Amino acid sequence: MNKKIQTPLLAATTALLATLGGVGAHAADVQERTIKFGYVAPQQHPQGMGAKKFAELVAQKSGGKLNVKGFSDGQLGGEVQMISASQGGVLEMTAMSTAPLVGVVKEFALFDFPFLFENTKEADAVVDGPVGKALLDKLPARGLVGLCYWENGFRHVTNNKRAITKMEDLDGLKIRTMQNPVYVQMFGALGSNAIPMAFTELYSALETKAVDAQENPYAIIAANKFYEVQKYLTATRHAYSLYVVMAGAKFWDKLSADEKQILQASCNESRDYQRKLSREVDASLLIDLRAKGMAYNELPPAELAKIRAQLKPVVQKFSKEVGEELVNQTFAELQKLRAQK
Ligand code: EAX
Repeated sequence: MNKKIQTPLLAATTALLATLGGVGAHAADVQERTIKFGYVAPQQHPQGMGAKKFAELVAQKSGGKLNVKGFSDGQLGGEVQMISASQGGVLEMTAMSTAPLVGVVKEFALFDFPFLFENTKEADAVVDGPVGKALLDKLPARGLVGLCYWENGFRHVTNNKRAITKMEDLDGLKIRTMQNPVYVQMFGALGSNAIPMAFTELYSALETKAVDAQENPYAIIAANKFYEVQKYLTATRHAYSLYVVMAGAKFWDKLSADEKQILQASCNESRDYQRKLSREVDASLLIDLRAKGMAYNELPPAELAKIRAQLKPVVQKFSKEVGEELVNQTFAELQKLRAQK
């Protein structure tokens, strides 16, 4: 063998070893697979950016064998459809708000409690800690495998009727909510007419005025151009919304230990990137939304306090559904975090 051939061969061997090194010293058990990954937000939204990052990490760690193919904008269906498709083995992976998951694991309602987290530091500590894990652990019994949590963000109300300057302004508003009983009862308790609906139907429901209002983080309002069909934006920050990245159990169970490890490690890495990005863009997106013509206002602290008080019975009711033990554990953790300040 002459030297000219030896060098590229050596380089190839080194590259191969580096790839295998990603999953341990042994030869990795990784097959060629295409993994469809569905989500409802546009590609440029932090949900899409998280999916892109996840795909890159998986490709890198699998030496290009595992090909995660993202489908944005609900191309593979709304959340409820994607849950069924994942359970049925038709869809390999999704990222979605935890809210629609309450239909399969009722304990996820915990994360929909109004005003649960004061800031993202609290949210991260709880969702990445034992409470978040306890909830993920309930998914496999329902045919789903939860890998990690991303951020959707703090939610705010938009509408086409009037500026929300006090609690009473929510009265009678036809508001689209996620398909989740906590949100339906939350807005019901505030006098609104809550209409649960898939995210994929929301823009046209706003456009045709089937509903007056919706609630979402700034990033969704901006990426989905809700400013075209909504006039008023009020910083209610009434709930903090999470995304969960999941695999269908039927797909997951076919994977080797190495493949599972690659997907899990990539999820963890994409999480840090996705949250950072989501938090970085939040403030500037509000500026964009105002520049696009949305009439923005903040609620006086006294009105927010009134809203919180009005929503207490909703929290009490769903605490029973979630289970007092998990709820108490969550509030104990939050208290500990708040005492550390
Ligand atoms: O990310 O349905 C919703 O309002 C959610 O925020 C959705 O997951 C968009």
